[in-house]
Amino acid sequence: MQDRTYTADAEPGESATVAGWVHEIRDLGGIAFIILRDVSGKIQIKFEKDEMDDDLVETGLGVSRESVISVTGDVEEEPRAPTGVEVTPESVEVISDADPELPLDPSGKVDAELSTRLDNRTLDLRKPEVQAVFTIRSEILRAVRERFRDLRATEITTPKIVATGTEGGTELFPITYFGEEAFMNQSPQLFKQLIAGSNVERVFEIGPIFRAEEHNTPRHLNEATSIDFEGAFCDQSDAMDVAEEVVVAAYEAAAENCADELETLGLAEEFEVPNDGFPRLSYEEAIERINATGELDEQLVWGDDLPTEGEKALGDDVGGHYFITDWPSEIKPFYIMDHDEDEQLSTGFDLMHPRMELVSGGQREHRHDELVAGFEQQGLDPDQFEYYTKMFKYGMPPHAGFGLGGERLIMTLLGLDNIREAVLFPRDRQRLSP
Ligand code: ATP
Ligand code: AMO
Repeated sequence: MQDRTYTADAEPGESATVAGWVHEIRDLGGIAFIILRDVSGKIQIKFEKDEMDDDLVETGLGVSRESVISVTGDVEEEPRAPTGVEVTPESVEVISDADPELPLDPSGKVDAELSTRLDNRTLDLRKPEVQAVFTIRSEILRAVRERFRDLRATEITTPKIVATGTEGGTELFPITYFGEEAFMNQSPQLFKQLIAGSNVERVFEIGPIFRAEEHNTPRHLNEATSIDFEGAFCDQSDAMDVAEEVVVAAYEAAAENCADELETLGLAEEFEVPNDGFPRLSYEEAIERINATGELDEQLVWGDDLPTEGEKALGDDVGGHYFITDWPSEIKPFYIMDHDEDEQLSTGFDLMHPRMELVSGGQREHRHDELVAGFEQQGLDPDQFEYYTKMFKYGMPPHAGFGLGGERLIMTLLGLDNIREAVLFPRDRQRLSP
């Protein structure tokens, strides 16, 4: 395809070879049109049957929708054509024929179930509104990376095959590793801490996490993309600042660089970059406010984890992103540091979107003996984590960080109903392929 011209670049007055998918065929009798689509847009191909070679007309109009063809011909201005230009073909090559029975309609005129769409992602992504989600996803990841780099964080990649889990609340996927039991990693948690404790100091990773969640919800995946940060000489408040900056940067990037995609998704009018300065409520204030909404059948008491309906009630009450800080130590993992003045109270925080949790983070326990004691309190065997704890004997600075769910960020930013719409090939209870 050396001399191929993108449809958007086909200039009137020149000859061009355009190639792409047959979007539409309109046969009006004496005249017929193919609308050809490629990544840059669409172009009309005109077939004047009486004035053209029969073979050319037969080849061009014999194709089915979604076939891949290449067309060479003169480009002319034509006000009646959808984009104001059309090509009169001199040659047409059918590169790849499409079966006329399509499992879903890429023109979007006929709705398809999400499962049909996911089974046929190649066809599904031919719809502009689906493509827009992934263009925005790509832009958001670019902006997030850039923001971390501006904060002098180094991008790292850590193992996904590991010997131990770290996130108590969720199950592990076991695998066999040369005859030994191993697991798919739930979080880069321990690795990012080990590198923040070197004098690299600030690190980030954008990578997969694996969670054997049994439940099937619109906001859980079994393989998700985690956006992780860890910074030496950072505390809870610094980590919250970074989480907020990164979330705001994602919104700004979408607003500044994805206007067409937001328009395609029907969001251009309503899309708003959240104001920074997300409110920071303590866990204690959060449960008081939830109880005051009267939305729950039973009042929450100190020490309870927040039920989904509680998070929703509070989200409606606050009306935007907000943090919940200083959680009870008991419901946060062993690596989260407790407050000096009250051991029941941790430095753990969550960043919430009104619809769901986006981020968990906190300051870490960097004191070796306290860390080992924390394992024991949570019923974990510190010997299994020796590779990690021993590094805390060789100069570990105070540090803090967070994990931000990439798909949840995209889902909430675009108002998608289901997290599966934010992943190309989601993994859930029912879905292991494609
Ligand atoms: P021509 O317009 O070349 O004389 P024709 O006589 O075969 O072609 P028309 O009856 O003029 O056909 O046109 C059929 C329909 O196609 C009309 O609705 C006309 O507006 C539309 N049409 C004709 N040419 C074009 C074009 N180049 N782009 C878009 N629509 C067109
Ligand atoms: P946590 O387990 O809360 O924290 O995960 C961090 C964020 O990752 C996202 N997330 C998920 N998204 C989709 N499907 C899932 N199954 C799923 N599980 C988690 C959420 C969540 O807020 N190590 C800590 C982070 C830290 O302290 O740095 C951790 O993994 O958006």
